[in-house]
Amino acid sequence: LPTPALAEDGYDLWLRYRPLAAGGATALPTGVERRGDTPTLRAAEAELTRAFAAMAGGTPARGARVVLAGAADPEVARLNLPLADLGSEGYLIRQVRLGNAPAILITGNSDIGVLHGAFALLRHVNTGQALAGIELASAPRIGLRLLNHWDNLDGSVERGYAGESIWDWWTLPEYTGPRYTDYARANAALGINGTVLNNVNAKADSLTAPYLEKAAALAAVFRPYGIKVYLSARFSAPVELGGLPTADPLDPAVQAWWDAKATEVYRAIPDFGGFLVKANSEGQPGPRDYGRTHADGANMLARAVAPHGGIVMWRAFVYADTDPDDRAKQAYTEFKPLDGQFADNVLVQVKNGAIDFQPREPFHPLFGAMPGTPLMLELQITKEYLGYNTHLAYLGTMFEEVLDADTMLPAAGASVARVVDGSLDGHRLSGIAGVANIGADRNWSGSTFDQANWYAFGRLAWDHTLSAEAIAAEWAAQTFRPDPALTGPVAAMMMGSRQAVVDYMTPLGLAHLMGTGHHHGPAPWIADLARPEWNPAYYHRADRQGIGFDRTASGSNAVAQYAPPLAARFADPATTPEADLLWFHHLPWDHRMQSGRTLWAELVHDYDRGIGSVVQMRRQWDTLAPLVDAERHAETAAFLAIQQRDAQWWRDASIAYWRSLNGLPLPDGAAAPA
Ligand code: GCW
Repeated sequence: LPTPALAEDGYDLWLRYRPLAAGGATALPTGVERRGDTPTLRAAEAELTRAFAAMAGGTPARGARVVLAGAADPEVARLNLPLADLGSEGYLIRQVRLGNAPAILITGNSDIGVLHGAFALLRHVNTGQALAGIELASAPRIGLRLLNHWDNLDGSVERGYAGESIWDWWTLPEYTGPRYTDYARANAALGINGTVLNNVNAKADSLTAPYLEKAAALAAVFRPYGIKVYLSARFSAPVELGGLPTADPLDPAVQAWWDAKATEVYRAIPDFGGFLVKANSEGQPGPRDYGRTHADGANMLARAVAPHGGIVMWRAFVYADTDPDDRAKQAYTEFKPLDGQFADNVLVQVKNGAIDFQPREPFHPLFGAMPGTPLMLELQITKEYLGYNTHLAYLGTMFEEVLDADTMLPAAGASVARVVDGSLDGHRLSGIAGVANIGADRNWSGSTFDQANWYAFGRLAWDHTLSAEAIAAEWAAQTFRPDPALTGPVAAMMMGSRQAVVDYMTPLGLAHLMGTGHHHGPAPWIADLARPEWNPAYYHRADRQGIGFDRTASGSNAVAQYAPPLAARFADPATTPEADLLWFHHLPWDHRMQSGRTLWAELVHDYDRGIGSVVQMRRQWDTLAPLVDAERHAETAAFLAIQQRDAQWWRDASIAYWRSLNGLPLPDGAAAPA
């Protein structure tokens, strides 16, 4: 393989087309033939042409030509290919004879399917696989695969660690520079098919005519790539924009206002996707302000967009002071009784865990508990609680963990993935959302390795049966080079990285011990904020005798929100997975763990293991210097040094604080604070 260039800024993401090793380049296709003249097919052709030229690096190509053709092409139709299972977005790639000459055919039931196929072919080549004999077919398992941007209209990004928003509201709609197209290319390569442009903590302004025009300009850029635009809607907009005295969802004037607003939105953006709503949570307005339910609110908006084919994604992240005994119970308490009451163009969007995007949480008990409602899974790609952009934490394993979790509702084998893809309960709508980690930084995500989390989200959204490990390796191949000497070690670093963060921040099921407000760094000692659940002390409940949150019948009984066999398992410390132990139980410091250590010694052991993993990642990364360009190598090396410093900080601060409560000495062999 060619020696790495010195400077690479990471802008190309997984669309990094570089000269292939000699043998690979000579087998590239001789050309691209496009059958049909649509913006989407033109985009597919442009992508392939650009990639092959760059990959060939001046070497003449000798392979067959690539043909881009939809299923309706008469010659393709005669081939009787198995296209039925591809749906409207899937693709099929085969070596065939077309026009009496060999060809690599990329086809699908729609132009978008063909475009997805073009990106799949490039992934195939870019991960070092041969074109000869290529045979690929794939269709998405989940219908709505969306990014959620928490981008504000002033250019800031809530929980964003990659600079300002990439949406330049100031120069839109007139200026739609190349970056928006590159955003669409990167997402289409993964099969992401929608994007919510603005923060769920929404300002009503995003629904005014000038902003709709700006959103329409973005929609026009994204359309050829199969990506629809959605907006977060502020529930009180009829008051703020319409001058109505109320936003009560059962008030006919309120319904009429939203009906008219929807008509206006669809006039600006005919294929607008729909609304995402955060209501009655963290101070956001909602139907409960008027004594109505979440279903009343969602259905009112659903009626407004239904005539236009739109949907409503109603978030279940309701964080108010209504469940004072345990914040983790609130969403289930409010939403479970509403199952079956939502309109058929509503999805309820549920975070992976019951509290809030912690390094590890058990899966949210709403999954499986609302069979009459399509539930969307909301994952956080941006690392609000996992060390921002400077800690290397690959979230593929975390996403996989929740997708694979068995809800056991109604019986074993009912994974969260099967709830979410709609197959378990036969839902027409299905969806998954990732809170984006994208910003205006040149490398999009604030660090090279954070790009992998965007990538893993997209790949799993398309096919949740892919393994996090395979995704890590294919990402590394495209991001750096398709060389097993690199992809193996990089994937190994990535696979252990999220557990490392769990270990040095919140081991054994602890949660929410981060500095309040900004959520970076340890602050388990904070206990004096006005609302109990604002305090880390609320979550760990440590004292002289023990530590952990009792969610069994003797405590908040949150375990009862799970299927009976799981509830029974989680009710007993002996059968609770140790990774979730202190999430469900308050236990004495001398509780005996499976390792034979006391709980106290095990905690210290885990903190140290976390630091050890970071040290190991640094060593591993150092050995890869000859295989990575100097610029990106240096960035990751520097960030890993920050991570080690922060891990030590977490460990030392946490241990010092626990010791101030339990009065215990450091376990045998444990190091004194650094
Ligand atoms: O994770 C918390 C964040 C808030 C966020 C909220 C939510 C958009 O700390 O910043 O607000 O969740 O998901 O609504």
